[in-house]
Amino acid sequence: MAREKRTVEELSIWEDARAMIRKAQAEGIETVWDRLEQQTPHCRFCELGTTCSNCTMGPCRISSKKGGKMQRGVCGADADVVVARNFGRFIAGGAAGHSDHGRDLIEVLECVVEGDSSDYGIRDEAKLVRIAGELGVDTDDRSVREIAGDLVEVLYGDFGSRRREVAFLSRVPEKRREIWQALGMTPRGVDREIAEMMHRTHIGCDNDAPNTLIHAARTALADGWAGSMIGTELSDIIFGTPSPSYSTANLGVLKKDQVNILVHGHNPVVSEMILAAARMPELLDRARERGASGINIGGLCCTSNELLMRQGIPMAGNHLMTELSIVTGAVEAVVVDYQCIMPSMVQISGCYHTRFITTSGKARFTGATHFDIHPENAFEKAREIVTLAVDAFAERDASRVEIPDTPVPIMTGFSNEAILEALGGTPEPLIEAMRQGKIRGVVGIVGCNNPKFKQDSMNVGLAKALLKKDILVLVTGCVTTAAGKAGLLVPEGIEMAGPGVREVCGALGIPPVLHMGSCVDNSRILQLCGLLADALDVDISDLPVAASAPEWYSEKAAAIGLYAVASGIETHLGHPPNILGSETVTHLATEGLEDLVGARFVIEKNPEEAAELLDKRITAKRTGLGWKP
Ligand code: BF8
Repeated sequence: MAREKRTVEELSIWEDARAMIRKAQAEGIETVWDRLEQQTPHCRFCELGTTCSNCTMGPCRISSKKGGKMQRGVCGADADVVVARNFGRFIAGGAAGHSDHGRDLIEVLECVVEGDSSDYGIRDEAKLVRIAGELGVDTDDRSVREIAGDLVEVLYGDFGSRRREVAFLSRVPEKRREIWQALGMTPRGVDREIAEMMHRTHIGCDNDAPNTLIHAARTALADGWAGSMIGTELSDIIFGTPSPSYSTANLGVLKKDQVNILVHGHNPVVSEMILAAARMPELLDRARERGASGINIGGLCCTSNELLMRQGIPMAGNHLMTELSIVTGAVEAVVVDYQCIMPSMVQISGCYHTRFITTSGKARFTGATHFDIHPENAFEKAREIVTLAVDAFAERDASRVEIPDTPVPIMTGFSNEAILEALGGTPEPLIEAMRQGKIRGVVGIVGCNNPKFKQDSMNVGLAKALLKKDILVLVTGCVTTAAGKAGLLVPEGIEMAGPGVREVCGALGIPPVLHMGSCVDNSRILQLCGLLADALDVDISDLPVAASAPEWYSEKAAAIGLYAVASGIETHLGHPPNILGSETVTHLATEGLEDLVGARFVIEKNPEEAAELLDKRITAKRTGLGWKP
């Protein structure tokens, strides 16, 4: 049955989004919501995960029963096998995205070490030395460059296939490592697990759904504890480790009298250079000559999280705001790297004077202007891009400019280093607050927007419901903007929390919701869980913690969810992945994994109900630790 057309008010909880959806409608511009409507109803077989096109004997569609008999694909695969194969490949896609991002940062560090790039450097030398030491690199009496060179080798090794385990497994509590070892789930190498996932799901290989899912979890763990963790740690080393600072969020961060450039995507390698170029006096003069009072850099999605955490650059919006940001008519250029960039942005840019600029050979968009950026030419190309944007200002049509809303303040920069520093150097004060029940538990709310949900209704609703229960919330990715716009990322947000969180966060002068970065930075949350578990001498699955991706949509988000569960963290999803066509796979994800790895997925679309479910888990874990519920 066709989905009933939703009103603008039903599409998003935000006024800036609603104003721009109305403007798009008035100007005849198609958006993601229009296309969702055109695509609805979706193919039921695809929703259930029971279509297979892995070979040309098919494609096949598996009904669970035909004439009372279980139907199979041409090769004989049943629904369990097909669903498991599809899910495994879905996870491999997500793990590949995060991990290839991590690899790009190794390449930048390698260029720095070899003197091939003067545009990048090592901003946090102390962290470089610390991480290198942690991973077994000799750091005594050696230059930063020598240490960095060895670290590059160690991290490249994590992508290969000759290790028994990836390097950062040293951060995993012993009990967890034993669980993985017993299950054959220990991640050995990023590329190895992803390649093996593709191999296993080739026709005629792994035809036992639970076995395929175990490897999917191993692939996801290679993402969380290697690919993503490398991305996070090297970004900190190259661009600086975040510390608390203030910025602003929503479409109101665009400036009517300035050249507006939005950076979009995930990797800070390009956006940091765009920011540096935009600060050049010669380009600021050029902007003034063209009638603008300055150059304003804002961010979208996870590139925005990266620049926000380290440079305080304002956040224009999350995933569903990306198209709408162009509809303001006030954006001279959108500069993208890769991931989560809707191809439609090229067409929407074409409706305005906006230059849509791609920078990665891995993410070319037909119709875009492409600048191939490498570590060797990054700043020079960034200067050319900013020049192009400045010159576009003259073409802006003032009669079509509408910048909705005024920006809201947000506090950002909560790396683990910053959190530990605020706590006096050890996690003990946090543990004590948890033991006393002032902070009853911690939930990381992460992930996306999805037009199937009223934008950010779940993200914000869940955060508020958890805070009332004295559960501290951590956010990354697109939930950051949601929490920020809701007033939860400033110290004053404690008014929306229960008395315990209010007391603890109030005393520290921090918000009740802590922003920990982009999606690869969920690895910070993994590391924090490892630290807490080690301090209490328990497994991660014994902690009163949980995760949620309420409005998730991407393969990457699924990989995050699976590595969280496989690490022992119960994870809530606002809607299920396409696995419901297999009872075996669905049961394993929502029940069976609990027995295997001590955590499972819970699916719930109502934020209050979801908060209840996560609270139940936290209560049980508190009891298990001998703490009052
Ligand atoms: O990696 S939260 S919509 S931008 S996938 Fe994408 Fe989802 Fe946003 Fe960041 Ni993560």
